[in-house]
Amino acid sequence: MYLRQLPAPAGGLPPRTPVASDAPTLDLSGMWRSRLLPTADGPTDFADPAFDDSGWELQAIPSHFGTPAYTNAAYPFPVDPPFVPDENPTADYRLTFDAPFTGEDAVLRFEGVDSCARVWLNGVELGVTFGSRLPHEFAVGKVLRANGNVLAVRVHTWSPGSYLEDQDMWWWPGIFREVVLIGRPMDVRVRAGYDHTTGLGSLTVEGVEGAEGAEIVSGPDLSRPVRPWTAETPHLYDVTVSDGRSTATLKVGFRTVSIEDSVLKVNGRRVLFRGVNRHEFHPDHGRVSSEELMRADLELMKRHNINAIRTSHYPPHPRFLELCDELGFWVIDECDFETHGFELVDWRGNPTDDPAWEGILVDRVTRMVKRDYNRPSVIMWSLGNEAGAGRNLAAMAAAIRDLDPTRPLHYERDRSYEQVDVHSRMYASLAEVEQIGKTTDKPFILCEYAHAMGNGPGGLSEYQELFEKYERCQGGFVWEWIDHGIRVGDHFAYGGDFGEPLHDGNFICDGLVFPDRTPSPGLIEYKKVIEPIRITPSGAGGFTVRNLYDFRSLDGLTLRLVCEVEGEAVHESEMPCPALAPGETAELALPQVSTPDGETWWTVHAGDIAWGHWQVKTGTRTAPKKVAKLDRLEGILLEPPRLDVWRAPIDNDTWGPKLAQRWRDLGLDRMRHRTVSRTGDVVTTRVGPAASDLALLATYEWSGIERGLRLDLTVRPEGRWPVPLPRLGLRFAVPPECQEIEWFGGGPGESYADSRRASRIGRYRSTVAAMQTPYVFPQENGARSDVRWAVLGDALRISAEEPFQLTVRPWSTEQLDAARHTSDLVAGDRIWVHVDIAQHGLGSASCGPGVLPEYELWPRPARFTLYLQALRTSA
Ligand code: IPT
Repeated sequence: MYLRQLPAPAGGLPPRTPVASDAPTLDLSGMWRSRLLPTADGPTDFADPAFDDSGWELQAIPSHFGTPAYTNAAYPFPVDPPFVPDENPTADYRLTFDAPFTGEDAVLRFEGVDSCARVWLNGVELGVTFGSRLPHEFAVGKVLRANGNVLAVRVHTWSPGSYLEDQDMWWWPGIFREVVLIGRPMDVRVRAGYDHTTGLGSLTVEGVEGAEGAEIVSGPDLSRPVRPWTAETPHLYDVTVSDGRSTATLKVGFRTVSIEDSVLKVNGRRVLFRGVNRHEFHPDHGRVSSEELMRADLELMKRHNINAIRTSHYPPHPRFLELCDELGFWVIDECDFETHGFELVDWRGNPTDDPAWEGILVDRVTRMVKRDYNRPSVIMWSLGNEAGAGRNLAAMAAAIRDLDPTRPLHYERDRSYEQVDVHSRMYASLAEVEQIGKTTDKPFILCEYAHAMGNGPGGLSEYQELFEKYERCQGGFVWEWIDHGIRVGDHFAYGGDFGEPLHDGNFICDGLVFPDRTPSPGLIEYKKVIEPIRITPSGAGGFTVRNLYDFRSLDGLTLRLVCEVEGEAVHESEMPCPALAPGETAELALPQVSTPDGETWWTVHAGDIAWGHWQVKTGTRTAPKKVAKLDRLEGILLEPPRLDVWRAPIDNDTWGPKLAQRWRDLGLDRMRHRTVSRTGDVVTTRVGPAASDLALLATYEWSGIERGLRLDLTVRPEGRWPVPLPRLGLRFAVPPECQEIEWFGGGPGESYADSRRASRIGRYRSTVAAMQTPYVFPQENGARSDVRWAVLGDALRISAEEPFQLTVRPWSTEQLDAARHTSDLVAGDRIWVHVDIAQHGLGSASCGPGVLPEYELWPRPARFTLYLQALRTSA
């Protein structure tokens, strides 16, 4: 029985390289009849065309069935390969259809069924599929008829194939990609190379055995130079081919991938990956893709300067790669293969190293390579992810090289890299990256880095500097593109929300975009860090523009120059960007602008791609006039300013080395304040946690200023602190009417010590509600850095002697800390305001390095002067 054997597909056709030809096809997507069974061994009488399915539900295909369940590495069933539990939710499907064509060559193609399918047509069993994200085809010519065909499919949640599909994502079965009937399948492999020394393209086509005669009917004139394909210049040519029975017009990109002097090159030039790992995900449809969704993802990536995708951790919907060809992305196409859960049993029985699984693994890479062979965007094959090391990797690599010697191979988890062409690591520290950059004899990539879980990642720019410094450090792929939160009512659910007994919580939400694809602050920061045009001030009062693209000229771009004084634009002009070739730099002059007094900044934008921003004059801020102390803030300060060190831990505090637990163990979330002395307007307090003698001595000195109060705060730590502080600042509360916020400082979005490249000094207006970042798991968010002053509603003006970090929320830190889903957060009767001297950085410790030393917030003596002034004269 197929559920008790190794997961070898049975009964199907050998894999091919599909091309869309003029042969007829029928997409069988639509409403199918279905029923759910709790186990795998229900009766198969439903395969009989005469079976009465009128009592079954109607179900849209493609889709998932059953209840999603999330584990990262752990198998949610006993590690007992190839067996799976008797409890095995199974869906039976039936579709009755007429075929507009019949004929001996007809095939039935499944683009993706998770985790396996047993298939019948008109009562005849066709076979079984294994390889959820890989195509499977069956010859149906002998059973297909014009009218009243009955397709019956049984799909299991668990199968022996599940052992090979332990990716960090929802376990969620179903026929989640299209099922198509094809009249005359065409199998043509195209090889289109580019010789950068001559500018000439080369083109060969290779037909499938039996229809050997595949030939080019028409295509570009190859005696003349072609426009090569690159991710930055995705030129495609129409090439029409025929195999004697059918004709197909293919989109062909001419490009050659090579490794020279341990550097990965395309068309003779080093490429730098500004990448992301992309899973297929939609908050309502799981891994069911649509053309609009795929295109939307790619367009969003383009707008954020992303140029590379690792299809973590399986071949994506085939249409996705065609869109990558069209829009221009470097793609690492990864096989549907991960056995991470064997790590938890010390890799005993890992299929990667068991000869019995060799043929099955070779079948998987063969299906991938054949399916995606014709895609110019695919410049590397990856054997899989997190499957340990073992002898079968060699067989997989050999099989790929045999089919396709034109693309390098990638696999990260065999640290000998013997079978592959690139050196790859995940979550390596800066020191490791630098060391590898200096010593490796292969091109080096970070196939995963900068774990984008919750608020973060911090420290992106330090990696980018290394990628630009070492020729062999060819960039990386942020983990990952999207939070896999599933929409439930008014919030997004994560692991454990579906009753899973074993789960990994919100570790499934670690993307640069929220589940609904709203960019997170992490994506905005990434866009800035990887911008392919660099604009910096130059000594002579002008600026420098540098083209960091690998292939594209800056010809045709417009520079927009803006000068702002105290956040008000005093000059705006445009100029054409010099037509710089890749790697070139130009020095440009700034226009002569006479500016009024005040803090002055220039911003130069290159289209929507990049910007530079620098200060040319500091402001002179006059401290508010001292007056006799009168409390003008009654009714405005609902809670007076008080020293505060706690933040609702971010995922990077909570996961990994669990800094948040050390904070809680120490009691930083429950500090007690004791008044030590009070002399006139000077109050000294000792702020410390129960059960500890560690403390911060805080002295508040109050004095009167026009319409308000001046507070001079001094902080002195006592004792030897074993951990950095989450934050150091003041918090107070104002009335809920203070919804409108205006500030002069960093913005428009949130920023933190090690994630503030995307923050620009300016004057911004927002609202308390809009200043909250809805991380799927609630946590510290929303801070604006380098703030000079802020106005809350029409009530209060905040300023200080030094720039500060400002956070405003309609709930308290304690409420944020207690919340588990965004829907737990309900606006209260006051707005909480944090004015911080500093906050601990973000880092990437949920999976990877923590906060860099320069962004840690160790307790230290501090001084801070705050001014609070009423705006309403009546107050
Ligand atoms: C790494 C996995 O490859 C990826 O799928 C994801 O789980 C990521 O971690 C964390 O979100 S593996 C890890 C052990 C480095």
